[in-house]
Amino acid sequence: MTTNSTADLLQVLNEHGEVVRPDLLPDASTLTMLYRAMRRIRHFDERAVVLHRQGRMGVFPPYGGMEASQAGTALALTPEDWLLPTYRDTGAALAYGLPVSTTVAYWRTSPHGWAMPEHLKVLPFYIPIATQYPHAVGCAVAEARQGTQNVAMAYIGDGGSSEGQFHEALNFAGALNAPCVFILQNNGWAISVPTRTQTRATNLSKRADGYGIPGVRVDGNDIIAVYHAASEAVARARRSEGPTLIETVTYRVKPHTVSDDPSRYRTEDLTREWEAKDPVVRLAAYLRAQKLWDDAHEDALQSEIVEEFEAAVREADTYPEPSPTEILDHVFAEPTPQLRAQGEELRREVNA
Ligand SMILES: Cc1ncc(C[n+]2csc(CCOP(=O)(O)OP(=O)(O)O)c2C)c(N)n1
Ligand SMILES: [Mg+2]
Repeated sequence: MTTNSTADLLQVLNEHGEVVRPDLLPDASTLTMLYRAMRRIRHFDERAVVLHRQGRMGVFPPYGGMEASQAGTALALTPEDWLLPTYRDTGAALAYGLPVSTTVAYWRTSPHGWAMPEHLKVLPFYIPIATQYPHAVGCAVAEARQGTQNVAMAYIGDGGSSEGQFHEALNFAGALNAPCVFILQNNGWAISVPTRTQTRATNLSKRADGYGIPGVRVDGNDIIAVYHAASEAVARARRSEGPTLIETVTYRVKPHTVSDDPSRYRTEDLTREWEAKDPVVRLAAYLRAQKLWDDAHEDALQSEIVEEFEAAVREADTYPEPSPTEILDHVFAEPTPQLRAQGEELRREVNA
C-alpha cells in the first residue's frame, strides 16, 4: 500500500474518463490549451531521456506521467508571478515560459542555462531539497510589501515535505499572510524510499491544518482538477487571503533520474496501474470523444512541438563548452577569498 490512493481527491475528469464535477469543467479553448501544454512538456521529457542516452544531455530527472501536476499548476500563473521549481519540475518551468533552449542548456550543465531570462521570475531548479519553500515566502512577502498582486508558487515532493524547511515555510507564510501557493507533488517516492516509510501521515494536504492555512488534495493526473485548484489558490493569494497548500496525488512512473534503476527497490506492478491513469492519454480521450480533437489536430501539434524542440537544441548546440573553472565564476558577485583560492587550485590542476 502507498499513501497515494485516489480516495478523497478533487477530481473533474476521473481515471475512467468520466466527468464527475461538470460544474468545474472549463470551456473548450481552456481544455485544448491544457492538453497542448501537457503534450509539449511530455515531448521535452521523452527527448531529454533520448539525448542523455546519446551523450547530449546531462543527468536528467524525468517527470513523464506528472505533466498534469506540473502544467496544471504553472499555467495558473503569469510571468509577473514567481515560480520556484525543483529538479523534477522542468515541465512546470516550461509551461510557465522558460525557453526550451535555456532548459536544454541547464540540463547540459552549460552556463547559458544557469541565468534565467530577465523577463521571467523563475528561479533556477532547486537541487537541495526544501530550500525553495522559505525562499518562496520571501518572494511572496516582498511582492505584498511592494503592493503588487503577484504571487509565488513553489514546488516540493513528498520527500521534501518531511524536511524542516517545509514546515517552517508553511508556518511563516501563514503568520505573514504571504501570497504563496505551495505545490506538494506526492509521487509516492523519494528516490528509493516510499512515502509510507518516511511518514505515517496518509494525507499530506492535512499538514496545512497545523499552520492555519487551507490544504487541498487533488488528483494530480487530472489536469482539469489541478488547474482549477491552482487557479483558485492563485486568486485567493491575489486577493490577499494568504497561502494555500495543494497536494497533487500522482506517481513517479519513471526512474528518479536517468541514472537510477528502480528495479533494484520496487516491483513495477503499481507502476503499470499508474501508467493506466496517464494524464495526457486521459484528456486526449475526453477531447476526442467531445469532438474537440482529432488526428489532424494531433499531427499539427506534434510538428509544432518537434520543430520548437529541434530549433532549441540547435541553438543550445552553439553554446560553447564551459571550462571546468567556470563553475566558480557565478557563485557570488564578488568571489570570497576561499573561492578565489579554490579557483586558482582548480586552474593549476586543469593546466597540469
Ligand atoms: C537537503 C537535501 N537532502 C538530500 C538530498 C538528496 N536527495 C535528492 S532527491 C531526494 C528525494 C526527494 O524526494 P521527493 O521530495 O519526493 O521528490 P521527487 O524526487 O520524488 O520529485 C533526496 C533525498 C538533497 N538533494 N538535498
Ligand atoms: Mg517524491
